[in-house]
This record gives sequence, structure tokens and C-alpha cells, in this order.
Amino acid sequence: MIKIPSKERALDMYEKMYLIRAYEEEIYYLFFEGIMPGTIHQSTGQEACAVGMLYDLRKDDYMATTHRPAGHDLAKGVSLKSMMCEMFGKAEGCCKGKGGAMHTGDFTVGAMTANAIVGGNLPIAAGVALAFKMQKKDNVVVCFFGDGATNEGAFHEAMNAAATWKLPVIYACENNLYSATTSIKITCNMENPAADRAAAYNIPAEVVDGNDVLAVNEAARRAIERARKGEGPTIIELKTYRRCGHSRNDACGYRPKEEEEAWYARDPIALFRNRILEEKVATEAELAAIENRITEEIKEAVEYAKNAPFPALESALEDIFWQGGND
Ligand SMILES: Cc1ncc(C[n+]2csc(CCOP(=O)(O)OP(=O)(O)O)c2C)c(N)n1
Ligand SMILES: [Mg+2]
Repeated sequence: MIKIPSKERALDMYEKMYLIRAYEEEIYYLFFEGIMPGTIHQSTGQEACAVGMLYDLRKDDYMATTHRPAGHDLAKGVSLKSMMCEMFGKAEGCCKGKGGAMHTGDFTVGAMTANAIVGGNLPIAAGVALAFKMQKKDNVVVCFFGDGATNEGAFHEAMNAAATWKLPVIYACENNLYSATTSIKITCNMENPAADRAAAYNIPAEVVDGNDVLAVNEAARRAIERARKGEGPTIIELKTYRRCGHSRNDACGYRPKEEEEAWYARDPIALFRNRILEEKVATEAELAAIENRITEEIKEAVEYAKNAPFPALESALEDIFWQGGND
């Protein structure tokens, strides 16, 4: 078991995971109240992957995500208020209210707007990493994708390019055992669909407990260091599980109850909370204070977003086509 880092770092990681969980739960209720437009694909249960992978990135490093982006965005530093405004389609949303739940992001904090095409973000992340390399910068890219994405052609093209050109990109596969409602067991003949394929491209790979934030973080730090030193890509396969359906209205009837129970007993937030308490890193009161503060912040963000203005009608065609400039 990996040693708990400093108290400050442990509590900060806990806070980030708690924020993601509380945000996703709030969105779930708001969506089913019928006051939030669009659809939702949530990452509840996968918080340790987001926080562990992104905790040691710099603001000017990039993160590429896909159709389940909220946790990744919050962990990369997209503001809660701008995420919430985006959910309500408001002008102050991180995509000015035009992206919605599946396309959140904020380039000013290195969170590339989410790509809904399964596997579509993998070659784009390689492209960003190539740009960093050509500009002789030491920035890195962390690219999240699911187990299902490993069966897409784009996965193989991206791995080949990243390996051949030694690109500073870390590919983080969140293997939650299902792609939408289909078990990985019936679409792939491998135990580790991302890591086992790494050898084909001569990319180093690790298989990690994706519900242990410290284990994820250690693997991420090793990979980030390699990438910054110009040693090329790493594939990290994170074993994890959704605590929610694939998208709205999915009651998960396709998942065996025993499987759900076994994974729910290893909830990433409860696991880390228990360790913090058992090892006396912080008290119950200190953790409760963090949780209460986050609950308040979420309430405030919801009220703010509900009352915020919609985008002006005249702005409907803005930000769709390139409007000039060199940045
Ligand atoms: C190219 C493409 N095919 C199909 C879909 C529909 N779709 C959206 S999410 C998803 C499942 C993806 O599974 P996985 O990569 O394991 O990610 P997870 O949903 O488990 O996070 C599918 C099939 C899509 N968005 N893009
Ligand atoms: Mg999956």
C-alpha cells in the first residue's frame, strides 16, 4: 500500500474527489427534476482516476477527455460555477452554454473540450503532444478513454504515432468493464484491453487499481516524468467501476448484482476517507468541514447558474467557425 502523502496533499486530493462526487450527484437530481436540458454521462465511482492522474499536472499541461468529462474537468481546474452554468445552457458556462454536459472543458486551464466520439480524442491528444514536442516545450498531455475505445481503429493509429514519435502523452484507460451496456468480455479477448496491447507498439504500460487515488497518482507521476524527459508515451490502465448507469435512464440491468456489490464495497472516496481516519492524518471533524464546504459551494453554484442569463440570440453563430487570430 502506498504511504499517505502530506496531510495537505491528502486532504486536497480528498476534497477534489468529494467535489466531483457531490457535483455528479447534484447534476443527477437536477436532470431528473427536468430543469436541465440535454443528457448526462456521469463518472460517479471513477473519481480516483481523475484526481490521481491529473493532480500533478501543471495548468499549462493539457487533458483530453471524452463523453464522461465532468470529473476530469473539475480535477483539471475548470471552475465549478462555469461547469454548472454550462449544464443550464447559460452564457457564463465554460462553453458559453453551447456545449452542454458532453462537451465541457476550458482551454485556459488546459482542459480540452470533451470529444463525444469514442476514441476520437486519442489521435487529437497525440497531435497536441506533437505540437508541444515541435515547440520544444516540456508540457505533457493526459488523455482519458474507456475500455470500449481500445477496440476502435483510432486507438491503434494514436498508439502507433505516439510511440514512433516518442510523444509526451499519457494514455489513461478507465477500464470500467463496460462500454455503454456491453461487457468488455464479449468484445475483447484480453484481460487488460489497453495495457496488453501496449507491447504491440513498444509502449510501457501499467495496470493500476483505479479506485486507489494514491496508486493512480504514483503511476501518473512516473509517466509524467518520462514524458517530460522526452522518453515518450505511457499507457496506464485503471481498473474501476461506474456507480451510475451509462447515461440517463440506465438502471444497469445488464450488470450482475454480486459484481456491483463487490465494486461498491471498494468505493474510491470511502476507501481514501477510511485511510485518512485510520492513519490519523485528519479527524472526522476536519473531513466533515471539507464536505460541508463543498455542499455549500455546490448549492451556491446551482443558484447562480439558475439565475444567470442565457446567451444572447445574436451570439448563436459565434464560436462555431474560426474567427481569426493566431492563438
Ligand atoms: C465512434 C462512436 N461509436 C459509438 C458511440 C456511442 N457510445 C457513446 S459512449 C459508448 C461506450 C464507450 O465505452 P467506453 O469506451 O468503455 O467508455 P465508458 O462509457 O465506459 O466510460 C458508446 C458506444 C460513440 N459516441 N462514438
Ligand atoms: Mg467502459
